[in-house]
Amino acid sequence: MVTNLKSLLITVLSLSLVMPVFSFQPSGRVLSLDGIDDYAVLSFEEYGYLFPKDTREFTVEMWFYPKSGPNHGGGSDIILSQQVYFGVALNHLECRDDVSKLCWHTQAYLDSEDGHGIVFFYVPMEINRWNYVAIIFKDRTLGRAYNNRIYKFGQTVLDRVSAEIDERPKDFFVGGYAQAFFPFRGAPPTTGFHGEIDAIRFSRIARYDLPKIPGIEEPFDPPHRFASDRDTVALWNFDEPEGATRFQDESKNKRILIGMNGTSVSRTRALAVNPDSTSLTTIWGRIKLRSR
Ligand SMILES: [Ca+2]
Ligand SMILES: [Ca+2]
Repeated sequence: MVTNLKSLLITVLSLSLVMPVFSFQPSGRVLSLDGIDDYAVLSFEEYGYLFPKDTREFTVEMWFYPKSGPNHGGGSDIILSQQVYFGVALNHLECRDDVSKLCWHTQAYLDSEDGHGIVFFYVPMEINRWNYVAIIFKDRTLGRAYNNRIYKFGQTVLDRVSAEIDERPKDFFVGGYAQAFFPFRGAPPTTGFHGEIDAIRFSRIARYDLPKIPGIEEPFDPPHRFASDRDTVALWNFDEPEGATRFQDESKNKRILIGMNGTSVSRTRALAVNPDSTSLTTIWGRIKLRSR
């Protein structure tokens, strides 16, 4: 029994060492961003907020590949921004992890009967690799998924998405801001994202069950492809022909993102991680199965 356990442990350890943590191949093409002046935009005047007033449940998820991190102190490289903000930050105290990594930085503007609030979190993440991220909100509870793990935060007093954001650009931006918006006065510098985005999906439901207990990560199997259904609020797969600068929304809302300053769709130039590898989720699954 002891020997079996020891050999299982050795197997698990060697699998973890040898195998890449995660494997992913983008669907079709990707949105390519130079980190200098590239961005895509949905004008607020034309489209308003992505989530309507009184949205009490949502998921925002994305596959992306960062090629570098912010080259300044503080602030973060913007990946997307409006009611929800995704960015890439340097690995400061927030992440409390290996300094070679970046941080995935997320904020969400939420409301209650009595007021507004911003919730935010940081997660250590990998550079030069495809990463899946999701923010999930339901029953006043926030969760996040990062690659093959899912996590629940404690409950908040805020119960819906804010549809009144005063202090920042109201347009929906991907990959950077229009020149007029950065840097914000008095705020840490914010710059553009350098890398690729395979797909972004906004949904008006919590698409994934969060762990029962807050504060403990559980295994998660992220979807490798996003499809549109009745609960999809916006879906950009960036699978247009190479060089396209208008990005179709595959949801019924048909919000067309416009690429600026050379922002376009291309074939991925990112190296794929060994597609035959087994993910950590599978390894964890095996451990669970054997210990029953
Ligand atoms: Ca794609
Ligand atoms: Ca450019």
